[in-house]
Amino acid sequence: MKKICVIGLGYIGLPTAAIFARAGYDIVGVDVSERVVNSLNKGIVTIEEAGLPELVKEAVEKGKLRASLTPEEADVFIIAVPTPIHEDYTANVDYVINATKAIVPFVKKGDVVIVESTIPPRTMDDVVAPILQEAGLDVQNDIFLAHCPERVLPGRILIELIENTRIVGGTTPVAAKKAADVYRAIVTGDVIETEALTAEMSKLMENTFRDVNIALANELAKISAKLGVNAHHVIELANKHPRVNIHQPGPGVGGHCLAVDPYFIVEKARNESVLIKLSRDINNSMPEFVVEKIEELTVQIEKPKIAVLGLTYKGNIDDVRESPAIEIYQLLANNPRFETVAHDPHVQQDQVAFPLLSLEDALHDANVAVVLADHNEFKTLNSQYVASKMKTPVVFDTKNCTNLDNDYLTLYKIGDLSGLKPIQL
Ligand code: SAJ
Repeated sequence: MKKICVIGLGYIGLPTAAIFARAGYDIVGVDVSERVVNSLNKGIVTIEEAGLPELVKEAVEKGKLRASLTPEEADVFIIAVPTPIHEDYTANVDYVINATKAIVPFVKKGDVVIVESTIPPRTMDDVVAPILQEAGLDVQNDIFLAHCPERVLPGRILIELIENTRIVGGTTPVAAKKAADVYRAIVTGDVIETEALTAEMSKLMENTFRDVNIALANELAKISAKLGVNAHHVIELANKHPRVNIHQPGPGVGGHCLAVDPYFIVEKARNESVLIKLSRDINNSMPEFVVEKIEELTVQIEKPKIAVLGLTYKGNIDDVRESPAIEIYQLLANNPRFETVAHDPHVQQDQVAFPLLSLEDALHDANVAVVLADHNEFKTLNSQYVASKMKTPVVFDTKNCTNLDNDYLTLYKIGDLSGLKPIQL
């Protein structure tokens, strides 16, 4: 086994391709975007991920990694394309279908075909396998088809791709073994073989577990605001129990994983997925909760200026997909009562449809600064500096990440809102 064809050069496909290239495999990465293909062939990476630019540059220079718009013959095919969600919250598996169809002419007897994209339960058996089967490939005997869900955390992808346990679900036991062996070449964690449906469900339940637990924390934040208790202290103390791990409340749950994957389960077992659906609703309600609190704070100000600090779905990344911060910005910007400005040191102007300001310009004469991402830059914000720029120095930290000093400004946190008072001019 020498050559691997990776379809989809995004947040998962590209690092995966680069790691296999470093391990000595010949990699051709395939993407539908000419921009991505051209940059990669120059050794340039178009996404922000720690260590990735250096790794890709080296692999391209050594001739181990190159990009193409079309697939090629290979020993292993890895499909790592997005599975977005339709407006009705059902999964859009079109990219997986298209990628599978695209590799059909190049797959030969003995090849391993792996889907890493997150997919609804039964997609391998009901969607992917039939496409290959209908093209004349015997998925029971001739090729080895498996689902190996990616499980890496953005920001730690290169470490987690190697160290995390991998679950490999084969459409047959032999396929599971063959696909698992592919990963054993690069993974230091365990590589566990199972069947496709179990792999699909385990991946979805990992993110659902987190989403449900965050919903519990967000509900606690709302309850705490009502009862006059500090949710951050409550969580800290409850988590001293050896079997309790309440997650952190925030402005909502974003990203293309936690905010999406639970719906893939709901779609297939609607009546049974009551808690999973309710948790999604609770997390989806957080942007409005944040905006309501900003309204309460600024009720006595004529045209309050709100500085939105952070637009990504979490800290220290450049990803604004499904970001609750973007939703909060839009809710504020669509309300003519507010003057809304935004700053994010990790986001480029072409990623968003509204102007991005420097920190200084965003804070200038602002009435409220609302922190929506736990970027390192915000953890180290200087209280005197922030207070000196703002008209009324009030910071609403929805990520409980700042280390600001109440002597210079008024600081509210998402889990500690009981003392919230309208700003007096
Ligand atoms: N969040 C909270 N409170 C918390 C933890 C997270 O509000 O206590 C929010 C974050 O701010 C963010 C969202 O949840 O908006 C998701 O962030 P995350 O760091 O939990 O996860 P992702 O979406 O970046 O990556 C997840 C990971 N899954 C798990 O940790 C179970 C990752 O390992 C998966 O590979 C990834 O989903 C994926 O691709 O499925």
